[in-house]
Amino acid sequence: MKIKILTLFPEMFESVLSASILGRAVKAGLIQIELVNIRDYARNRHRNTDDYPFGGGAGMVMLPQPVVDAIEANQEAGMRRIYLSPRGRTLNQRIVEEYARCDSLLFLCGHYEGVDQRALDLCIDEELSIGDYVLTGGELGALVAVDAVARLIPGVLGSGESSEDESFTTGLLEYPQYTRPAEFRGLKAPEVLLNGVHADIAAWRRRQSLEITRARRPELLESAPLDEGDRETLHRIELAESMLTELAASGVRAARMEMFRERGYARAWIERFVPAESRRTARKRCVSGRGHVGYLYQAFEAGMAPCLRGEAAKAALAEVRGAAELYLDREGVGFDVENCEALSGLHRGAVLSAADGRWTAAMGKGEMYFLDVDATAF
Ligand code: 4G0
Repeated sequence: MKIKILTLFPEMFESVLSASILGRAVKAGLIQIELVNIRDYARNRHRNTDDYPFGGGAGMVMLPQPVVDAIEANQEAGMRRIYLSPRGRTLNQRIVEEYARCDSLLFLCGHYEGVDQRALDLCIDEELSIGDYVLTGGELGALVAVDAVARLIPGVLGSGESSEDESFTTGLLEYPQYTRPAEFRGLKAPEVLLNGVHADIAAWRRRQSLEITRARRPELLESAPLDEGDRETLHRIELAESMLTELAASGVRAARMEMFRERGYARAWIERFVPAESRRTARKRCVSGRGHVGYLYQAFEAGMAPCLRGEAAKAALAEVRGAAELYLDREGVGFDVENCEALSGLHRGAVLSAADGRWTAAMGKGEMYFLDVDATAF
């Protein structure tokens, strides 16, 4: 890829183009970047490159002659000639991919109040903006475009830096990343990422991507390629959110807890709710599986908490106001309820329903009640 950058300030590019990944790519000859100083093409006595705007107004306008001469002396057949300007179409990954397929690009960087329109009419193929804000010149815009294009050129990113799996390629925002240490300032990295089960990690990341995209850029979901599983996940997220809203309306402060495929989920619950002396057994029974709340069932069976069945379970469930409603979603969303005044009999606890819709656990006052109720009963 050959890139020419026409500017009055070539020194603005040096550090950026010689450092890190871009520097490595330039050195390796994967991108060939030529900086052209527009002032070298100024023909008047003082080598001026700008003048006052006809019709008056603030700022200066770049003269057409040096700009046109600079472009004509540097353009090549098939070269895409791009002018950085707040009026241009806004850069996005689609445009970046389009540029990456070109053999050569020319970026014209304007300063002051821009370039005389005739120079643009004569020599520019398209105007490009990097966003709705004004810069002192087009240089930083050109650098943004060059950086984004360069990383798509084969060999520019190392094997560990693939650009395939990322936002705007998957059509979704990226999932959060974590590295060592596993616990930092009391904040734990998600267990699921530490246990190395690839399918679990992929599912967790996909869910995070969907959730973050839904929260921050819902419009992206309309064009992102989603499969059945994704739609199901989104449905669950929506349900969980509406339930949180409902809980909030009745004065219950609740936070959603991850439970799908997250190993360590059961362990977290056990540490919180199972008395210390019973934890070993509980862990053995619960954490060996996928951390699914269903495994909590085994903890109840192991006598860690009262296990109610049939009519007794229904009665208990009815007593825990809100539980029945929560149970009805049958979607496996868990709630960590901080202020349970609105759920009678629970001071601090949670109501869970398992993914398969068959199990509900209510937790309160440090006790767990496992409710074995047929979902169709409601
Ligand atoms: C042309 C690009 C260029 C016109 C360039 C300013 C922001 C961007 C310039 C002006 C730039 C962008 C009319 C102020 C140079 N600022 N958003 N500044 N005017 O890509």
